[in-house]
Amino acid sequence: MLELYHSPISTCSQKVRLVLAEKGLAWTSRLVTFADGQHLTAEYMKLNPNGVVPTLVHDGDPIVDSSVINEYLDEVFPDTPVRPADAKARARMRAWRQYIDEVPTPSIRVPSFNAYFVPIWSQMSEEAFIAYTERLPLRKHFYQRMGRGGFPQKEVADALDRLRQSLERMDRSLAEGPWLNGADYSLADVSITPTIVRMEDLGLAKMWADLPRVGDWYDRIRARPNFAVAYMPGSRDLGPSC
Ligand SMILES: N[C@@H](CCC(=O)N[C@@H](CS)C(=O)NCC(=O)O)C(=O)O
Repeated sequence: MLELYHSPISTCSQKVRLVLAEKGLAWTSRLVTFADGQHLTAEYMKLNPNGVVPTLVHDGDPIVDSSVINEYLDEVFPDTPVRPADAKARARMRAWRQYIDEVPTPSIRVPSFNAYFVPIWSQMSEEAFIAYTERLPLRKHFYQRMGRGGFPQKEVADALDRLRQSLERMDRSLAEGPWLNGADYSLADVSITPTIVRMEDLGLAKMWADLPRVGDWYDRIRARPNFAVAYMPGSRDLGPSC
C-alpha cells in the first residue's frame, strides 16, 4: 500500500504525483496543511524528521525526499520506466536531477515565497515569526534570511538569473530531445516540471519566450496524461507554498 503525505501546492509533492500518475499507481492521499503546522507535529516528524512534504509511506515504511522517492518508485514498480535502461544515459539523467535540485529548485523558492508567503508573514508579529522559524528543522535560516518582508530585490534578481541559466541549459539539451535527457521522458523532465509551472504561475513565462524548444517541451509536458492528474485541484492556487 502506498500513502503520500503531500500538499497540492507543494512543488516537491507535484514531482512525486507526476511519477505516481505516469505509472498509474494507486495511492492514498494524506493531505498535510502547512497553515495548521501539520508538517511540524511530532507524529509527522517521526515519518519525516525534516518537517517537509512529501513523504511516501510504502507498506508502513516512510521514504523521504522527492528525488529519492521517485527513484524508489521506479525501482520497486518498474513498469512504465522513468529512468533509462542504459547506465550512461541513467548517469546523465541523474546529473540533470542533481543540477535541478541544486540550482532551479532552490531558486524558484525566492520569487515564490515573496509572492505567496510575504502577505501572510507580514501580518505576524516579529516574535511570532521568529518563534515559527525556530521550529523548522530544514529551513530555519532560510526563513530568517527572508524575514517577514521577503527577500531583497538583489536576491530575487540573482534567483532569476539562475533560472534563466537553467532554461538555456534546457534549450541546448532539447536540441537533441525530444525530452530533456534524450529520446525518453524521464525523471529529468519530472524534476524540472514544477519549477516551470511555478514560473508560469508567477508570470515569468516570458523568460523562455526566445527559447522555443522550451516552450514546445512545456506544451508536450502539459499534454501528457500524468500532468492533469498530478496537478490536482488546488495545485496552482495562490496561497502558502514553497
Ligand atoms: N528536498 C526535499 C524538500 C521538500 C520541501 O522543501 N518541501 C516543502 C514543500 S515543496 C515543504 O514542505 N516546506 C515546508 C516549509 O517550508 O516549512 C524534497 O524534495 O522532498
